Amino acid sequence: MRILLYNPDNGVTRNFMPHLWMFLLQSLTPEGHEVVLIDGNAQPMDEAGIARFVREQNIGLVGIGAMTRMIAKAYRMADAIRAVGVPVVMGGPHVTEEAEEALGRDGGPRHADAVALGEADETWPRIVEDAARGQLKDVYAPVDEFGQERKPSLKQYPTIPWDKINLDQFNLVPKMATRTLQRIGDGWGTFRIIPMESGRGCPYGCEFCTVTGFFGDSIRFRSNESVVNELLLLKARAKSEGGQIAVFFIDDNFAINIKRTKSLLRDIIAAGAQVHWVAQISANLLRDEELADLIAASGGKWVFIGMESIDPTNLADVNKGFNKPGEYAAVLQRLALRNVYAITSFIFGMDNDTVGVAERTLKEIRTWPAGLPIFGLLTPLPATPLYKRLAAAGRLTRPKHWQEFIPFEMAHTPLKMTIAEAHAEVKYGWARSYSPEAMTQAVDSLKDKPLGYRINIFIARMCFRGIYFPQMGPLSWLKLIYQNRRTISSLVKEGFSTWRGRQTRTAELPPGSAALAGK
Ligand code: B12
Ligand code: SF4
Repeated sequence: MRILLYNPDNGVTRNFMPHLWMFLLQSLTPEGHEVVLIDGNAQPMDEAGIARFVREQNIGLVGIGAMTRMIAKAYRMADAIRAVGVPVVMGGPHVTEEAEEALGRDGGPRHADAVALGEADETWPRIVEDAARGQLKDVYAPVDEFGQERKPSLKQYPTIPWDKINLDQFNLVPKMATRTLQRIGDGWGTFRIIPMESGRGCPYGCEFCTVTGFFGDSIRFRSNESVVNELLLLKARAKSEGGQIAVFFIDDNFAINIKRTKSLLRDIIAAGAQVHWVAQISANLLRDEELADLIAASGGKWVFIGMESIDPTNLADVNKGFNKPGEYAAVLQRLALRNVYAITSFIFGMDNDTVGVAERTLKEIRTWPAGLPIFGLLTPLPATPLYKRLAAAGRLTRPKHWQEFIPFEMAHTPLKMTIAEAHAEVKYGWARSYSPEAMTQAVDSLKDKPLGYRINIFIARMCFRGIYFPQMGPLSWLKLIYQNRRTISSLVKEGFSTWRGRQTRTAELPPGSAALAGK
């Protein structure tokens, strides 16, 4: 049977990274079946397009995974596939909580033939075999022989064949530049950000988050050896292609067990398996100097920190009192000293937020080493404690907000400001943080850092800006480049004079020492 695994796009931003679930389920598919992957972010498709694809490619089963914000699109695509007679199984965090909706048991239309609840590592092979026999069940739950929920162990983690999978759709280097860039440095013909997990679960239970409910409050880890081997495989692939690879450790809290994280990072270093990596780590776990050293030495470049708010009352309200705003600056400084920078995430529209929260937050941010701030709105995701609290208080204005996804639009009323005011705060945060002036300021504030680092942060900022201000086509990019021409020209000038200086120094060296000088 030919199986299509499909992840819809959100219709607004282009995701920079493929989804792990696809590669994982592909690797867990029983022998004798062929799996095709389509990520809507990399290969945009509409309903007619996917129906045509499924027919022409003789697909016998389609698996769709989606977060809440893509579920409306996922349902539309599923409807189109089912209309041409191909069964659809859906999985992921949204349908796990809203299985009745996907199966049309809530009075609405049916979108999926089957739903996989929770982690599907162990149920997927069964789903495939049932589908091949034409005997799909409605619901697949990860339970043991006694009907108790079972979380898959990560000890026997499958080998994802990164050396063989066709990753063409996930290359971030534009096709026309591939040939030229292949010859630069160690080769930049391809650049991919690959998701990898080293563990699952988070015990913290923040009120707005689905993770503790979905993956559980006990943490499961892969062996160090299996993570290191996967890194080595990816590294070898990038090298053989004349390209680069970066890894996003998608663990919700990569340092949740500091001792184990340190041991993993040490093993990565010992095996020479370093690649540039990004991970999510909560601020309270970044107090440890040795951990910071190991992060830097093992290739860590960016750390995503869910700061959420600079107001301790807000943090306590959402059960995230372990975040201490007073230590944010020191944490960021600790990372910056090692050339590791932070993606700092904030949520506005929390219960104690009042008008002016964005400027108050920016005032703090301006005192920190330049990084990548991002701003969102408090969103009641299905089945979270936040959803239940707001529903009970009658504060949900759009209880089924996912049926009509609108980016940066609240679904409940905040307590101390209006919805419109909360929207304005988020807009203010993005506009002030990513204006051409703010870009110049960020790059200038890093004057003592290597040029490569400053270019890196500038490019990252240009891309991150697009999360709020969509910049999808070449025209919007040209406009953005024009607006930032001052920063770009100063970086280019500096790059050129560094290169000229190096050339001159090489020319002045006695014959035979030029090769050494290039080192
Ligand atoms: C990496 C990640 C991202 C990446 C993008 C996703 C990517 N390319 O990988 C980035 C950082 C960009 C991101 C952004 C956002 N994310 Co995010 N992200 C994650 C994270 C940390 C890991 C995802 C992952 O790979 N997990 C590991 C895999 C193995 O688990 P899984 O995807 O759930 O898949 C398993 C099962 O669900 C199931 N399954 C999944 N799909 C399918 C499909 C089929 C057919 C079957 C049978 C089974 C199945 O089987 C898999 C194996 O067991 C999760 C949290 C988490 N731990 O999952 C949040 C998470 C998915 N994100 C979330 C959110 C809310 C967001 C944002 C909206 C945040 C924001 N406010 O901006 C944005 C939206 C991005 C967008 N594109 O629009 C929520 C989603 C909750 C929900 N109900 O939708 C999560 C769960 C975190 C949370 N706080 O609750 N995210
Ligand atoms: S620390 Fe992060 S992953 Fe864990 S519950 Fe809180 S928000 Fe979710």
